[in-house]
Amino acid sequence: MILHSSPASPFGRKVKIAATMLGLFDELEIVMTDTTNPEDIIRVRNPLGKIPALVLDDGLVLYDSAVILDYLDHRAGGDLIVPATPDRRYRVLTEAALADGLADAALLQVYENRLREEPKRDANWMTYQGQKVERALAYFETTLPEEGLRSVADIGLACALGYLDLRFAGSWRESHPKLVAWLDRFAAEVPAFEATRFKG
Ligand SMILES: N[C@@H](CCC(=O)N[C@@H](CS)C(=O)NCC(=O)O)C(=O)O
Repeated sequence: MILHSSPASPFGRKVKIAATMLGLFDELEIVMTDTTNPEDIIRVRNPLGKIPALVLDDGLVLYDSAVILDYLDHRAGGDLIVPATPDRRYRVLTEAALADGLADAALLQVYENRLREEPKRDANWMTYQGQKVERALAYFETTLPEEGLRSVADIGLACALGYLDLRFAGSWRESHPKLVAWLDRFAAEVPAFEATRFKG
């Protein structure tokens, strides 16, 4: 399988961690992908031009990261990082969506700074996205993912927090002590988290 990704992508990191947890990492050929380059094949393979995208052996392209994690779970036998029973499944999938939304809102702030010149940056837009991040962090600080179940929610949350560490200098840490302890436990239990940390 070909995985289109880039080293700093929190969503690509989800796929690498999930594949490692499920024993599928060696089946991935990771292709460095530049979403800003109009010539990059990612725009052919995923019309949205976003990473990660996973090209299967039969040529089918899967995106986004939630779909890819679901596929990897299925490929590894199922009911491993995506619970099968409805009582757990939909809570976990919703928490995973919240974690992805947190990362999305953080990413949009980074893009605003990166892609717009200073005078064109929209402070209201930044605040709007920042408040999404704050509300999602507040939710997870009081409602941690279920203990003992290393699911897509945990993977997504760890990658979102890792992205805040990378791009926002860990400013979330001081006001979210339970999440800090949770991330330490996740990192200790899932070595792929540290192994996939962007060090550039
Ligand atoms: N919902 C998507 C989000 C993917 C995403 O936003 N990826 C970023 C890189 S981390 C990207 O491709 N950005 C380029 C763009 O938005 O055009 C997922 O879960 O895979």
